[in-house]
Amino acid sequence: MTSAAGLFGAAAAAPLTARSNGLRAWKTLAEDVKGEMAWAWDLYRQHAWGKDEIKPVSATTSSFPLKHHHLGLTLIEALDTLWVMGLDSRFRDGVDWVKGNADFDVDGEVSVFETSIRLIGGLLSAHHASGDPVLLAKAKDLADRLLPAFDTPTGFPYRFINLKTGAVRDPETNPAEIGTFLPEWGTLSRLTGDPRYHDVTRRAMVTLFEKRSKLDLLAVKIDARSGEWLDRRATVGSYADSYYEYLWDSWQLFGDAECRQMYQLCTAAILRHQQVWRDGRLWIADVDFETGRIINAEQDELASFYGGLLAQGGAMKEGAALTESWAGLQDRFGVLPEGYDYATGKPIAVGNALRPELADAAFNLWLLDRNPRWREIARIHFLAMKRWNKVEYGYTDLADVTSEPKRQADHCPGYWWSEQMKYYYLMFADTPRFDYKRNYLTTEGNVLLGFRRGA
Ligand code: DMJ
Repeated sequence: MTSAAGLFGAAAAAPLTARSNGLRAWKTLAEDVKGEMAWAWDLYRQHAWGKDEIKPVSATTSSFPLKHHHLGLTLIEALDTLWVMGLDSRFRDGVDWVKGNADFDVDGEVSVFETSIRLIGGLLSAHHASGDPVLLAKAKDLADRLLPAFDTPTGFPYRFINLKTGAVRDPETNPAEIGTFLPEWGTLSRLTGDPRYHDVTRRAMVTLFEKRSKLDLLAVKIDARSGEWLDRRATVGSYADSYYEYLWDSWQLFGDAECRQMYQLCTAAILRHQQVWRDGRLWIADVDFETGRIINAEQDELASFYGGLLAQGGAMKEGAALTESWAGLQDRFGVLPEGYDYATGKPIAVGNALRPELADAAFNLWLLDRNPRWREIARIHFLAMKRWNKVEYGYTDLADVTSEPKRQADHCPGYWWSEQMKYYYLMFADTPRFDYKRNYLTTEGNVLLGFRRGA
């Protein structure tokens, strides 16, 4: 284990305050982010055009969410980030590719959740940026292909569906894969005039809420056919995280007051039963959803987004404290490990999948109170990424954040193009293309509200 001071050196670790360099320094940093985006995009264009993901060490590619067929995932995830950065010719190039080549009529199976947050969300945000009706039509086509997955007794979707045949698989699902749809699908209903997208996804979200325990907690695994719980663990980490996010978001985006109430009830229960303070740091423990008994001290990196959500929902003190806990780990490891145990103080999973969550939390906190501390956390996140994840053909994930130097893997996930690059840029650039007061970003960082097209 190495300390952050040793890793970054004095220059990178020195805080960038308004006094030290002022606005100009943040603008310079924004230009740096934009330059990295343009550089990585051009390499993707050259070595992986139209493929789902680039493997930036070997300059090869991998497909996702289909196993053996590419849908242009990276390209679609990157579009609104390119646009908001003002990389307009690259944005147009990407949109042209989608209009001419994106075809979802493929005999292969996809994750309903991943396809929705990444591809439907990416197409809708590119539509928001450009107004191009073809992008909306593609998003609708894809949603129509996923829709049969929701045809279950509970209304919870099967986890997988074949894009061509509609064959479904795996009813053993979880809160995230049940309830991370409404902002994208409600937007689709609003734009197409067809209420089905909104209604099926909202129903799934509400029905899951009705399954909560007497403590108002949800567990992490449930059967979409019977509605029976298959597990007892309540968590805000993977498989549950974005369910809570989308309860709040549906209030934010659509003014859905029932979603806000559900969010508030769930959050009060989480803070009552899962909040743990250890050595002055706040963590959110996994507990038994019926008894509240703490199950373990394991923290999932994905849960580092949760401080931003807590703050958005009004729990500013807890949201700030949780984000500081994760920022402390960032200082310690340079890049967050995928898993950490607050009881032993040790990482339990040493990789990092080029994750955006801490930058996401910092962005949401900064939008709320403009405290320069959140920008600083994002700046450290960005500089660490440049130092450790940058390779010959782009940015890669890490196999071991504790080794010296950090061991790199060879994969750039689609969300990198949609999430942290956008959060950094929006925080540092103060761009007129984005409405900093009234906006909405999905769990995948796709902007569905707040772009200013004329700017
Ligand atoms: C993203 O695909 C989304 O934010 C999702 O909700 C969970 N996290 C990944 C990236 O880590």
